[in-house]
Amino acid sequence: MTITITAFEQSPDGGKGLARDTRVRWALEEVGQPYEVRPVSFLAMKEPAHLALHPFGQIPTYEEGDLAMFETGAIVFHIAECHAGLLPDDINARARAIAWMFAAVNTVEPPILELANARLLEGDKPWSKERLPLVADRVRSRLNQLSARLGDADWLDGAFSAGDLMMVSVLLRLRLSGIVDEYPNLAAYLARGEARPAYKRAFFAQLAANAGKPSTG
Ligand code: GTB
Repeated sequence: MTITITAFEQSPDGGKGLARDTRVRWALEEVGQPYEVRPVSFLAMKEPAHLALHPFGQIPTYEEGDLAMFETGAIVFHIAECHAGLLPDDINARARAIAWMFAAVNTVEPPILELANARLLEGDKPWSKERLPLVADRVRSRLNQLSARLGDADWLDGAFSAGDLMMVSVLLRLRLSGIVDEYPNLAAYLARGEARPAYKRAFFAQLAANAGKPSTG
């Protein structure tokens, strides 16, 4: 059955991996599933046809046969459940890998998004200069904890899993801020994620899809 995902017709970052279709592409590449991409414009995202797939009018979505779904954590979990390679067989190790998926989107991503929004959407506000360091420190608190847990391990819990795929995806959003580089083990963790052949295929597919389209981010 053909898998079709949606992605930005023109990604604000020019397709440099920051939009969330990257993590879905990456998961599909890890498990060796071919997929098609339907580009969607910002306008089309808010129209009924797309809203039927995604109630919040966003990308990415995932369609396969009778199944249509949204929300990257759930999509990556579905891919990991249906195909070998992203979740361990051992029931306890599997539960822990799923916990890391939730931790990525529920505990680590919120302060990172807050920082991105503070920079992009509120940077021109008179109070922004005072608020930014506070928001950045909230990110650092989480990274301190994550860095302590990772220690000198390659991945968060044994072998690479969907938990790492989601955590690396979330941390990549910090790349330009330089904050991850304050934590050498997290910087190395990110680099290990980006070095995976499946990640590279996902990244370059998104980049190629945006080639020649001006970056607006
Ligand atoms: N919780 C949802 C999920 O994980 O699936 C969030 C989905 C989401 O935020 N989608 C964004 C979107 O569709 C694209 S990824 N936004 C359009 C809208 O809401 O109207 C967020 C994103 C977009 C662009 C960059 N960038 O270019 O730097 C980075 C991240």
